[in-house]
Amino acid sequence: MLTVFSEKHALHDSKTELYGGELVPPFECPVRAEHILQRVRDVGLGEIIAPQSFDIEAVTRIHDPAFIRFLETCWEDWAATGYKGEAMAICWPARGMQQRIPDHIDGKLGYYSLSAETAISNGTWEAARTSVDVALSAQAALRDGAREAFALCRPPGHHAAGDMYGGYCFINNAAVAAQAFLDQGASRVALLDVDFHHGNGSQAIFYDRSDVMFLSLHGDPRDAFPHFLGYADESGQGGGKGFNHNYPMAPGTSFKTWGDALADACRKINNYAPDALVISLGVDTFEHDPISFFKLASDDFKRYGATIAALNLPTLFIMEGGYAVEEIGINAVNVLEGYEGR
Ligand code: OKP
Ligand code: ZN
Repeated sequence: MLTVFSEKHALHDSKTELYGGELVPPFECPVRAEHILQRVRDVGLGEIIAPQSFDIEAVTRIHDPAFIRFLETCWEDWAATGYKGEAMAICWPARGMQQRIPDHIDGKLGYYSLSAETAISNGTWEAARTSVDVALSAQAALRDGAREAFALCRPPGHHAAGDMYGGYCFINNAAVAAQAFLDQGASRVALLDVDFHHGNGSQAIFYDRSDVMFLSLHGDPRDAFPHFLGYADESGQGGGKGFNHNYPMAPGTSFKTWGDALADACRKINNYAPDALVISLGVDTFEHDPISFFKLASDDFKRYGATIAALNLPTLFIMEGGYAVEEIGINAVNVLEGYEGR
C-alpha cells in the first residue's frame, strides 16, 4: 500500500498542552509520525511519497474561509500582543452569550476553538496545511486507480469542525478527503472513525447530509473528550437523518466488545453501499495509551484491519490519534498489514 508523508509535520511542535491544570509537553508530538514512518519502512508496506500541493478551495469545501484565515494568521496576531506563551483559548461564547467574532486574538481564539489544550505556535499553520495535502494526495492516488492508500497525516483532523479547531486538530483531513471523492463523482462515501475519541468535527460537518455516512466507535463522552458530542442518540438531522452512527463505549472496553461494534458499523456501511471508504485511523484504543481507556492489544489492530478489508471497498486511511509513542508505529501499521491480509 502507498504511504503519503511529509517532513513538514514537524513544523507543528508546540511545547505546551494544558492538562490537569498544568502546562505539559503535548501528547500529540512530532515523534509520533516518525515512529509510524519507521514502521512503514521496517515492514516494507510499500512506496512512500511526498504530497502534492492542493489549492485551498479543496479545504474551503469543508471549512469556513474566515476560519482558515484565522488559522493562517493566528500565531502572528498572538505574537504581536507580546504574550510570552503559545496561543491558547481562555474564554468562549458560552450559553447566553453572543456568537460574534471579536477583534482581539483572545476573542478569536475562543470563537474558533472547542477546547483549551491545543496550543498554536510558529509552524502550526504550515504543518496543518501540509497535513491536508497529505490526505488529498492519498485520495488522488485512489482517484487515479489505487485500491487503498495511507495518509500519514500529522497534525490529526477529526475534532476540527467547519469553523473550530481543538483536540490537537486544525483542518479535518478526513472530511476534506471525503468531500474530494464526492467532487470527483462519487455518490456516497462512508467515513468510519476508529480513533478512541469521538470525531465530533466530522460528525458536525456531515450531520445534515446523506452523501457521507459517519460512523464512530469511541470512549463514552460522559467519561471521555470531547464530552459534548458522540452520544448514541445522535443519528443525523434533516436529510442526514439515519446517516450518523455513534458507538460510545465504557471505560475498560475489550476488543470483544469493540469488535462487535465494528461488525455492526461494517454491516451499516455494507448496506449503504458507498463508492469509497475513509478511515479515521487513531490507535489510541491501545491498552497502554496514556490518555484513553480501551483495552485493545497490538494483535487486535491486525484483526480489525482484516475486518475493514472484508468490506471490499476503495479505502483511504487517514492517520488521527495514538499517544503510546513507542508502540504507535506497530499498532497503526498492524491495521494496514491486517487490511492487506499479511
Ligand atoms: C485527539 B485525538 C483527557 C484530556 C483529553 C484531548 C484529547 C484529544 C485527542 N483528560 N485531551 O482524537 O486523538
Ligand atoms: Zn483520539
